[in-house]
Amino acid sequence: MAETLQVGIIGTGVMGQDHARNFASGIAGGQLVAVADVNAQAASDLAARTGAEHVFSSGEELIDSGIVDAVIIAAPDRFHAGLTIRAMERGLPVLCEKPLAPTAEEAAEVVRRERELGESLVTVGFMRRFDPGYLALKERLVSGIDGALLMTHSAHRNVDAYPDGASSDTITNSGIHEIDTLPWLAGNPITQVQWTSGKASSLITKRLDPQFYLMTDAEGVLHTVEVQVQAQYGYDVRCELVCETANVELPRVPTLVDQNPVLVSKNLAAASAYPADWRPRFAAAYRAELSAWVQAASAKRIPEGAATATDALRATIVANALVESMNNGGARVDVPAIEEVLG
Ligand code: ISE
Repeated sequence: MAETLQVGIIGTGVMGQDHARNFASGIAGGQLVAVADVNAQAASDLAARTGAEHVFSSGEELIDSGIVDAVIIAAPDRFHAGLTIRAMERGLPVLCEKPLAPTAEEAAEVVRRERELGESLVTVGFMRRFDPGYLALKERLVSGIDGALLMTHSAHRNVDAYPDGASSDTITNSGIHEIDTLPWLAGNPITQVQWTSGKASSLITKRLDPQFYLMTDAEGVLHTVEVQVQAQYGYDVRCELVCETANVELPRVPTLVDQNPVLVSKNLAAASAYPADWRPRFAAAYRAELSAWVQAASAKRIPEGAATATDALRATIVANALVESMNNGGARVDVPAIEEVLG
């Protein structure tokens, strides 16, 4: 392996571009050397903008090329599992964007293959685990200073995320963040879920929006989650912990230090800017995640605290249970144990 980790990015959509931009602005110990996309022009353009030397018109070619030490998979969700397995089989550390797969069956295939190969090379990009706000929430919970955790309330609102998706995509592509983050915070797996929705926005016809999830974990902690893909006003992620002696939450007004150094109250109004999507809101988390992954991948490890393939399988199992609840009129669904799914 070269001294600097030679990285290839597969997929030149929003996240492929964001990771490439981060490399271009400097990530210690790592260098972007290759970009792949079925849209060869998009791959060439991104490579030209970010200084990557090699361009491929498929992820498989990049993985098989022998010129990269590690890969970032930022292709559409349905390709994640197949590409991850191919990279693992070549012994390449992977940072796969979330979800590991939209279905538990595909995600389980990755974990089975990982177990057969006997090496854990897969990190899944649940970047909120690197966000200073979520980390501070976790630190407080672990300290026990506020007593036991009783409930959590989350909201996840996008300006206009993937308007072509179906209702189930809201769960597997957007809500999957809360599905990963909440048990990570609480330290307990989700054991039962219930999906519901009420009056739907007229602004989006292809899926029910907003959606609401009630999830119970192994300790009986209730987690309520609202997910909206067409909220219009701004990208807004909220999380509140209800503990025995305190309530602790992420700052209500999103902390974008460059845009919101202060909250201005003037002319009978208070004003602060909202980000248009997740990239500025989680910029620090994405950089921290990438830096930690580059360091860990160089030693063929997974960064401390990051989501493993097994964590990501667990998230997809819960997401699929919510889809089942949605398809069954909002019935309560027990979440199967991971070993049951792995068979
Ligand atoms: C998107 O794919 C992301 O991962 C964002 O973090 C999330 O907020 C958004 O809802 C998803 O569509």
